[in-house]
Amino acid sequence: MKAEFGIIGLATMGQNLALNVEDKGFSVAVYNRTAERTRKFLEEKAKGRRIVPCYSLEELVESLSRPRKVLLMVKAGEPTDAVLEKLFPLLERGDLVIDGGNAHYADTERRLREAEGRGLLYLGTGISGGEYGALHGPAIMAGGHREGYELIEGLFQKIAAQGPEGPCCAYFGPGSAGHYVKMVHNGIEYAVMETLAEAYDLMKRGLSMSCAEMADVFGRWNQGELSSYLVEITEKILRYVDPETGEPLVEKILDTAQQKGTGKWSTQSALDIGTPAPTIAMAVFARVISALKAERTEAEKLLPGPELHLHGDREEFLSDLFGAVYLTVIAAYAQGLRQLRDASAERGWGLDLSEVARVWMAGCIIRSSLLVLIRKAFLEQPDLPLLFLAEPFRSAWEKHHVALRRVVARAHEAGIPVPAMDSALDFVDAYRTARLPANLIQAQRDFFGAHTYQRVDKEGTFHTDWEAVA
Ligand code: NBP
Repeated sequence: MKAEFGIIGLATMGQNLALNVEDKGFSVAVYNRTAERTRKFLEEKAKGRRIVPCYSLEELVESLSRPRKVLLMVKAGEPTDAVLEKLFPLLERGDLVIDGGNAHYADTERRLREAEGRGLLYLGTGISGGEYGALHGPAIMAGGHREGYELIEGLFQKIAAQGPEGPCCAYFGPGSAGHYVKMVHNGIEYAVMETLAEAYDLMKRGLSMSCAEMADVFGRWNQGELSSYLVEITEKILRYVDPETGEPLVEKILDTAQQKGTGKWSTQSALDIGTPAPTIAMAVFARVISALKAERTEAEKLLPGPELHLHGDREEFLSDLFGAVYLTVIAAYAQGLRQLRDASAERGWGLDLSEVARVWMAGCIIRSSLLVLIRKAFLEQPDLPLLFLAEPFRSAWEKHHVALRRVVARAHEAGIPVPAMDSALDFVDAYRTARLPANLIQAQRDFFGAHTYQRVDKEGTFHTDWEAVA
């Protein structure tokens, strides 16, 4: 009997996906470059399961029923190319290759063309949910050959997280649409994480609250409009006591945030296509600044700031903080979805943003109750330019923007950085301003570079010799 599904790469994601797929009734053949990992997996986790160990790519390909369906779960970048270089020649017309890693979308486009040239089907597929999601149900964002998706849709629907509106998997379009959606998902993830970290900083340094008190606040937020996986885990993190020291573990963790690249790629692409995603960008830069630990430590001694404490009524500030976090989180989704809208228009993907919201409802890191409202907004208005223009987000802005302004202003007064909240406020303020000062920028460009400008009172393109005497 040949196996129905193949997995290459048995690190955290590959192992757990193999167990998930087998658990849903499919036989799986697995291969990993280092044989020891395969052996260990079979002995420890996959014993007695319909999981066939393979010790070469040839053996894997041989053990699969046709058309073969092979999922790659290896490190993104060169390792993926190294595997594909060997795998492609072994496959036959009509076989399907799914790259489930966090590939850069440009790599996906290139690999897809290569697969196509060989008569193979290819799906660049973002898989979110980490170790737990891989085992119990991830969110699956596929793009590439539609015929390929049709071959695997049944399996994806079974292994995916089961959300309130169906299995959290979908085909998003040709080319790299799937990996692009996953990349922007990660960009939003960066922005929401930064927003929650800023709230923690304001409560800790600004209000001198204990971890237990802050956990209570996140716990309360998780009961309402901000209910989400990231708020939920933040509460749990703040409650976790280090067994070694008896103190909150979070306070023992070095404050330099690492990154694997998807937030950066998301921002780079936003700049390339000219879509405004400042809150996601600021979250990436916040991680970059956090990495400058030694410099920051020196600068703290040299550069003075104001007194750190936020004076005034604590409960009032916490109430404002909820509004500030809520609007900033909405801004993160709004910017990410706008980026998807613009990327789809540029590349002709025909991306359905209500489907994107549906797939993100469970299994993935940015799952939240907000996504139910976001999906509804895009179902009602598929070409919605920005979430804030639709209800209930417009009303949320109206209700909370003063709170966001107060929080940002007080954070600045206290010298506590809030780049995500600040950028969200500036973003919406700029977006809702009919006349921005860009007229002056156009005049400056024309002054030093003769770049020309347009006028508001007549048609045409104009250039002025600005230093000529009038
Ligand atoms: P890693 O990203 O840590 O990759 C390890 C795997 O890549 C191992 O199987 C390793 O084989 C294999 N590999 C490497 Br490294 N170089 C190789 C090469 N030249 N040829 C063949 N295989 C090679 O694993 P992961 O954390 O399970 O993630 C897998 C993919 O899923 C990545 O693209 C990741 O970005 C993505 N992803 C991860 C998560 C997560 O939470 N971890 C979530 C969502 C998506 P070896 O055993 O021989 O070294």
